[in-house]
Amino acid sequence: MKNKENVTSLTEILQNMKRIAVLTGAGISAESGIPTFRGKEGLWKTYRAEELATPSAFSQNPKLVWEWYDWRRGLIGPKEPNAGHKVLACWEKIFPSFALITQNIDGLHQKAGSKNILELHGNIWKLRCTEEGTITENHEAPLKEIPPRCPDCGALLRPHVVWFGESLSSSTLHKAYLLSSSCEIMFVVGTSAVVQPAASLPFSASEAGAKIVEINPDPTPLTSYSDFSFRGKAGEILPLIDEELNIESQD
Ligand code: BV8
Repeated sequence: MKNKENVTSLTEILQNMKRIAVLTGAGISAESGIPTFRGKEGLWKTYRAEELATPSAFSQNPKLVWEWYDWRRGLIGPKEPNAGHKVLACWEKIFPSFALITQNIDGLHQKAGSKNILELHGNIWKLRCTEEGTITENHEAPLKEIPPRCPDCGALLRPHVVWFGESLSSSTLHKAYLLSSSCEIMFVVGTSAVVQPAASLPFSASEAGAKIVEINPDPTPLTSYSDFSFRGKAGEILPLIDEELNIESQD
């Protein structure tokens, strides 16, 4: 089976590597029961991104945008990390340098035990005051008040996430490119590789000489540039690689 041979040849090089980077997208949380954005049951299918995950949508109708986020928080809250998240949390401990960069805002990498996470698009459990810019963690689902207001100044709170048309913070972006261009290998797991600037990170890694490993049941625009491409689910492929890595490390 193609994946099995690939796993062996991948782990032969992986076991000698020191600097690993991983970029994850919505697909790594699919097996935890969280819908992806572009899948057949995708989030954007039910709701149109331009109506909801944009600054103009929020200024026009904060209540509607918050109802969508409140619904997503209610959906995500009880979900548990899957085997894919857990392997990455283990790898953080075994490789000398391990960078986890995620596009996800669901907090499942934290729940799986990963400590050092670069959240490119923020976190659905954080709220930001639209006046003071203060950020608070809030896990209420459902929210007591929609739209929620700042207890200090009464201004609207917004989800501390990056919307379409909003720039990522320059420090986050700088860190993401630094991590991507200094790794020896980048795993790209569960992303359709269309949303910028996240989708350009694997190319930065590749240009700096890193090997690219894609894990996705479907091909993406990154597939033809990948050194290894596993057509499969994150929760199945990552444990396979981890198992083979442990065997090789005992040899
Ligand atoms: C920016 C947080 C500079 C919010 C997200 C026109 C106007 C304005 C901007 C643009 C424009 N045209 C292009 C842009 C740029 C835009 C962009 O890239 N658009 C795309 C759609 C073309 N980007 C931005 O706006 C970014 N900012 O560029 O600033 C700027 C400023 C002003 C004007 C222009 C530019 C900000 C982007 C961040 C948006 N926020 N999330 C929220 O979630 O509510 S993006 C959101 O969607 C996610 O965070 C994620 O990044 C993205 C979804 O991507 P994926 O994670 O890849 O998920 P997807 O469903 O697509 O794919 C899942 C994959 O998993 C699939 O391939 C599937 O096969 C696979 N899969 C399924 N099951 C499994 C699996 N894989 C493994 N295992 C499984 N079991």
